[in-house]
Amino acid sequence: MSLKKLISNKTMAALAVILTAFASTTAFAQAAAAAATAKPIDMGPIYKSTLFYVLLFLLLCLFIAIVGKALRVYELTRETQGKSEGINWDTVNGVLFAVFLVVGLYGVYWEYTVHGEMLLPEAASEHGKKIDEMFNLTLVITTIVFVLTHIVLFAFAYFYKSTGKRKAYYYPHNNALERVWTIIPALVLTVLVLMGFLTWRSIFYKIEDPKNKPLSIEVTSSQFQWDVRYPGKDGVVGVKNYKKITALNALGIDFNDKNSLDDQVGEEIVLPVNKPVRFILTSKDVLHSFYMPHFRVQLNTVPGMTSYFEFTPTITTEEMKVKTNDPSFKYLLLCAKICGTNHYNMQKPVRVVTQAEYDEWVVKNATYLTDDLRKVFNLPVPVAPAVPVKADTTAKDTTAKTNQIALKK
Ligand SMILES: [Cu+2]
Repeated sequence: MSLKKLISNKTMAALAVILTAFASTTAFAQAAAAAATAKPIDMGPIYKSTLFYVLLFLLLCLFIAIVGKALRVYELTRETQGKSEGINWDTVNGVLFAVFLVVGLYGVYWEYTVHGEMLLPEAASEHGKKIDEMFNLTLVITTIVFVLTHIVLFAFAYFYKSTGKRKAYYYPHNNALERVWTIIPALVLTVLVLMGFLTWRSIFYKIEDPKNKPLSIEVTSSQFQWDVRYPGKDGVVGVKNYKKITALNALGIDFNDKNSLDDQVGEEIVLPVNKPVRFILTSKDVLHSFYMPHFRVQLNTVPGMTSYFEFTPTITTEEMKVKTNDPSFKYLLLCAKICGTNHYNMQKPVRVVTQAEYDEWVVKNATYLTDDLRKVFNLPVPVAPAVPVKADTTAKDTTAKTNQIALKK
């Protein structure tokens, strides 16, 4: 057998492909084995490095390129021999389309059933139910459209693949079809947009019920924390001014405003259930986003501007623990703007409790006004009652009580 004939042989070409693939994998395996026997290496950090995955990707590309080249050699040899095309690529592509349709649709089903379980639990606020309704309606419509168009797209590609026996029908224009696929999406989108608009209005333009006035809480964002200010007994959060920001007065609260005097520090956010709460949102440095997913609340906090979000929590933390069957369940305030390196750390626990529990909790909070700040603002500093100092950890509570007493005077 001459060399040319040997090369052009179909079996030999296929063998070459298998050998190349086998040789390269064995070579890599040997290198790895040699390294492994020499010294046990902790592969942990390697699997985590980006370079590892870049190299893996390049290796995969190389493998595909080798297989491609080998197949090309096989095709060319058949061509030189005057034989018909070895692999019918139209059939291969058609079958791949059909496989993609089945695997893809199964993927959609899997995504809905497995990851669908990981969605947020039911909305814990009044307006949240409306947001969920819109979300579900959009999801149903888009899923139906997605499944139908994909069946049509991939099934057509499979059934009408080129066989060499028929010619494609020239069909450039159809007015009726154009109308159908313009009017139907337009109608559907109009319904969705109108629903969104009306829901937005119902959330942001509320008529206040004088018998059930909202509880005002101010939240100031900064890199990388949330500062929460409760209004104190007067129910009004005092004025603040960025020009008054100092090391002592981190929020720049203006204590010349009487409403500021009893404002309290919120180490956590505690909300009474079924009572409207109005968040006053500001930012000290960059854009952050006030995000409480369980209540379907999200609004940017913008430096130099105050924004508001009012809503009513409807499910207490304890009730939610039962509903989600998760004893460690917690509502959270998160930042939804990528605001810097420690963005991920911007979270604060939120607790929804009964009115009685809230009343009990709120009086224990420390005031923002400390004795040092009283001196700065020329306010009378109360004489501290003789409170025995136990340990450093209780220092804060002592100050809080002192300030509360000072306010009562
Ligand atoms: Cu942030």
